[in-house]
Amino acid sequence: MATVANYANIFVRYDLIGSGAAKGAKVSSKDSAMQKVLQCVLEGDSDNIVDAVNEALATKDPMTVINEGLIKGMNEVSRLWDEGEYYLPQAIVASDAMLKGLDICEKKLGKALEKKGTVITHTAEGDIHDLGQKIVNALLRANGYNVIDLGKDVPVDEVVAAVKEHKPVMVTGTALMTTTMTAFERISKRLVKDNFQVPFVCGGGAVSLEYVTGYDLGVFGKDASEAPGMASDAVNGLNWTQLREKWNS
Ligand code: B12
Repeated sequence: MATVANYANIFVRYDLIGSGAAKGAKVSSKDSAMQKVLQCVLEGDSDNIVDAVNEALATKDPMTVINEGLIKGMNEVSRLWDEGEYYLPQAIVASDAMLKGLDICEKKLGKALEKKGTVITHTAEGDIHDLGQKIVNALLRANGYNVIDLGKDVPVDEVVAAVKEHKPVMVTGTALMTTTMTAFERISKRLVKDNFQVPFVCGGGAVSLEYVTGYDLGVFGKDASEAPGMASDAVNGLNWTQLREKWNS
């Protein structure tokens, strides 16, 4: 009967954190603190990301840490997944580390006191990929918007009901899967039918400009950093066709 000679090998194999999982990574930063943030996301190191982000925040503003550390790291995780280098476990620990880092940056960004308007955000029905939505939430809050965060995997009915109840200046949707993005079109149809002409900004890896501009109300959001500017335009009275013209052409 085969016996295990060295149990340590088993634990090493399944211990992803700090295992050098990020070896194949092609992103780096000349700034040593930012490099640590990148490394923590890539290695899914939730223990050390707090110190790394705080160190980076000592010399950089939260937006830079989000863009140059957290999002850049997560985009590299996406590439490594697509290349077949990373699997579900690595993506899970990387996401957890990124969210922990985002939380610190969000607190540092703070919340503007004066509320400019209400925005409803959600991640599409059937979809649990909510990192993009969480970044959108943080940036909108920091810019003074009252964010009603419906969370992830939100049924179409729930989004429609929330719009009717809260009458937001803008709604956002995030979808990372080709199977879930179709929920956006269903939401749009339901809102139009009931005469709600609210701009519906849709983003996330699965959607494209062509797809989102194929249904009424849809405005394509390429990058989370666009969300506050779009909300500001909506508060200033731009309707969804004008928003589309300004941001999508
Ligand atoms: C991390 C990840 C996960 C994590 C998610 C953790 C979390 N809390 O989000 C975990 C490990 C849980 C996971 C699970 C699964 N995943 Co996954 N996952 C990924 C991965 C590696 C990265 C996605 C990511 O977070 N990117 C970083 C974020 C920040 O990007 P983003 O959301 O697109 O946001 C950016 C922009 O799009 C934009 N944006 C987004 N929303 C909005 C909104 C507005 C208003 C604006 C203006 C902008 C904007 O701003 C952001 C940048 O600033 C991708 C690979 C890839 N190539 O994308 C696969 C991927 C998305 N996953 C995939 C799959 C299949 C799954 C699973 C089904 C796997 C499984 N067999 O169980 C499950 C999903 C279960 C479910 N029902 O949802 C597929 C989807 C394929 C498809 N086309 O349908 C992908 C593409 C991998 C692949 N190539 O196969 N996954």
